[in-house]
Amino acid sequence: MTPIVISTWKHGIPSNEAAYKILEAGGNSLDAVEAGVRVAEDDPTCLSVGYGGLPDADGRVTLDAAIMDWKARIGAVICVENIKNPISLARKVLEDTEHTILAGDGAFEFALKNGYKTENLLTENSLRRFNEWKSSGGKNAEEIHTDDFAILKRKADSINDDGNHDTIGMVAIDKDGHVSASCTTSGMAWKLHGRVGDSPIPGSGLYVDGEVGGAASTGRGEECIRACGSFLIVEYMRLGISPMEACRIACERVVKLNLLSSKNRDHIFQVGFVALNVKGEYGAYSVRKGFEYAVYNKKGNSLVDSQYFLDEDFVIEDL
Ligand code: SD4
Repeated sequence: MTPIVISTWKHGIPSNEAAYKILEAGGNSLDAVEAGVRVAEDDPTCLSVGYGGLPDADGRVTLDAAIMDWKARIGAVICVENIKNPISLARKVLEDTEHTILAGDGAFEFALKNGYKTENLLTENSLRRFNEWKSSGGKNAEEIHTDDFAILKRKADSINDDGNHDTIGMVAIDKDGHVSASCTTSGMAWKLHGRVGDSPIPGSGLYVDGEVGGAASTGRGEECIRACGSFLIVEYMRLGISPMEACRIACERVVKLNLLSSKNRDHIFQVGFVALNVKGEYGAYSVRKGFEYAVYNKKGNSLVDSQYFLDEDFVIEDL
C-alpha cells in the first residue's frame, strides 16, 4: 500500500510533512498521525490548536485531543489545561491505561505523573485577542474558521484577520494498509469554561475501523456531535460508498439535524470532514464554502478546496 495522509485546513500542510516522513520511512499510521498534528499543536500562530490556541470565556486555554488506530484502540483527553501536546497525552491514555478518555484535572494529573511539565499556553497574541473580545462586550463564542465567512468578515476586519483554520483532524494509511486518525483543538474561542466539542469524542471528531477506513472532522463541534459525523462516514464507507460521498452525506445530516434542533437559525456554522478508506481512496466535504484540506500522497503534498453542501448567501439579522 502506498501511504497517504489527509488533514484539515492549511495547517495540514506542515503537519502532513511530519506524518508522511514517518510513513515514507515505513513507520505506522498511529505514529504518523500523532507526530503530524503535534506540528499544529506547537505552532503559536495556529489559534485553534494547542499552544497559542485562543482561550475560553474565563481566559483559560483548555485543550481536547483524541487518537484512534486500526485495532479500535482509543485515547482521548478532554478540557486539559497547561499541558503542551495533548495528542501525545491522548496517546499515553491509549497505550498505558485501561481507559479511553481522561478529563480535566484527572488528565492534568496523569500528565504530570508521566513527566509533563506545567506550561503556560496563552501567548501574547491570544491574550491580546482575549482582551479585545472582553472589551468588545464579550458576548458570543467565536469560531476561527468563520473569519472566512462573508458574514463575519466585517467583524474580523475590525478585530484582526489572522486566521482561517480550525481544529486539525488527520487520517493516515501506512504501507501495511493500517489506518489511524487524530484530532486536536483548543475548541471554540471564548466558549463557556468546561465546554467540549466534537474533537475528543470518538465517533464525532474522529473514527477508525481497521476493515473500512477512518474519518475526522473540523468546525462547530456541537453540530458534528449531533450527527456522530465521523462514525457515520465510516459506516457509509463500509457500504462501499466513496469517502467523498460519505463526507457529503454526513454534511447533509449535520445540516438536517441543525435545522431540526435549533429554535431559530441563529448561527451560521461550518463543519468539514476528511476521510480515507483502506483502499487508499480519500475525500472531503464541508457544510459551507471555505474549507480546505491537505493531502500528501505519492504525488506530493497539496492543499485542496473542498466541495461544499450549502450554497447560499448568508443572512445576518439573527446574529
Ligand atoms: C470544537 N471542532 O471544539 C472544534 C473546533 C471548534 O468551532 O472550536 N470549532 O468544536
